[in-house]
Amino acid sequence: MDFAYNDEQKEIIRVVRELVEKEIVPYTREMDETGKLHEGLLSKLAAQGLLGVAIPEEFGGIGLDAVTIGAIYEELAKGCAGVATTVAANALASYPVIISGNDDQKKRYFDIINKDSLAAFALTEPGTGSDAGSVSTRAVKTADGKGYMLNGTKCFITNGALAEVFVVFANTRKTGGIRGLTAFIVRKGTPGFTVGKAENKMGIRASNTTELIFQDCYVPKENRLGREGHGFRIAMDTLDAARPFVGAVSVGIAEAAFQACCEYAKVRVQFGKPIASFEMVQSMIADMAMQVAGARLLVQHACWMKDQGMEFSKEAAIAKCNASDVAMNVTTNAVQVMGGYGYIKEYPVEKYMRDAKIMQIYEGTNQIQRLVIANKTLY
Ligand code: COS
Repeated sequence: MDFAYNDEQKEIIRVVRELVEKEIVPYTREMDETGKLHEGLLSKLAAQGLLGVAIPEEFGGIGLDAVTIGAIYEELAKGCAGVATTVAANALASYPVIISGNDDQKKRYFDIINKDSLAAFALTEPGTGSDAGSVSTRAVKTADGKGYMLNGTKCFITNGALAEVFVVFANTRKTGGIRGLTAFIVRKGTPGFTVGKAENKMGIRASNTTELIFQDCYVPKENRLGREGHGFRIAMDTLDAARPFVGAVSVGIAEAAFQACCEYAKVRVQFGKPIASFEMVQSMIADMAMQVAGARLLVQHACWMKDQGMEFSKEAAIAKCNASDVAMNVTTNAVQVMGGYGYIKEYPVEKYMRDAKIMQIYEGTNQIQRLVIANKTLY
């Protein structure tokens, strides 16, 4: 076991940290208020290759290993979890193509992302959340057999209004169910495809979340990923690959909140002493330190298992569930340590707390993660 980052990883982390300090931190408040990425930020992220971290080198990306990608997302999330979510959701949408795309699809799809454009992963619907197999968007084969007509509505789609290209899950079986789920590549601007309302969220406000509407949207069969009915497997494999990264973003949020409240505790004087000298505060700080360190190791472990080509579904769920629970707990306690100052927008910790909450919900609620962990442990 080697817990140290190598020189290349250290250099990547240094470059990302610099970008975060210069291009993200000065604008976090603005992005939180406007609910948009700072003007020009996307191009700067793209210029550093951050939209292509998961894309194989042969298709123009930088094809990094999962441990390094996790370290990058942790750094981004220390600056702004909304920005980290934008980038991570782009990678989430790359996985179905990495996993099941043919070379032509990979070339077409990744060429779009490599041109500073985002991708989005569209599985969730108003009636389809935890029960991922219940997708009601329909894909009906056209009479000439050359394509499909898509009809339905997706919701809570990260990057919905920003993405140039989408992976959309629809059911090719009239009777629905897991065995009819099929994945398609759909380009922005395809007739019959429109972006619906943008959500006004509690946290990760820099990231864009919208509805997607498909009304007689024709998609050629060349855009189908894998076989008909293979979509559930593609979705599950994708979520397995991406869940440790939700863990990494959670660790970044927790670490940032932890650092902020430690700094505060050292300078906040009550009863004639810094509050950091009081044992009750020290106990909270010690618990936070243990939780963040443990969460980071579990995230790195799941990423490492993926990199080794090992089966890592259970570890991905453990990493995501634990780190997001830790982020919620640490950010809540960071607000507590900072008292009234923690609760106001002059300090960053209230934002960390709002940002942490979604980590327990998206890419599979923590109840679903516990279900996966229990099933993989017991059966
Ligand atoms: N990898 C590969 N295959 C998987 C899998 C995984 N992680 N999880 C399940 N499968 C397979 C099963 O092996 C089974 O295959 P067979 O029918 O050939 O035996 C099939 O998929 C159905 O599995 P299962 O019966 O467990 O499916 P369920 O409908 O009970 O649902 C959960 C499984 C709950 C785990 C799934 O629906 C899920 O992950 N839900 C959360 C969805 C989510 O994360 N949404 C977030 C929005 S997208 S950002």
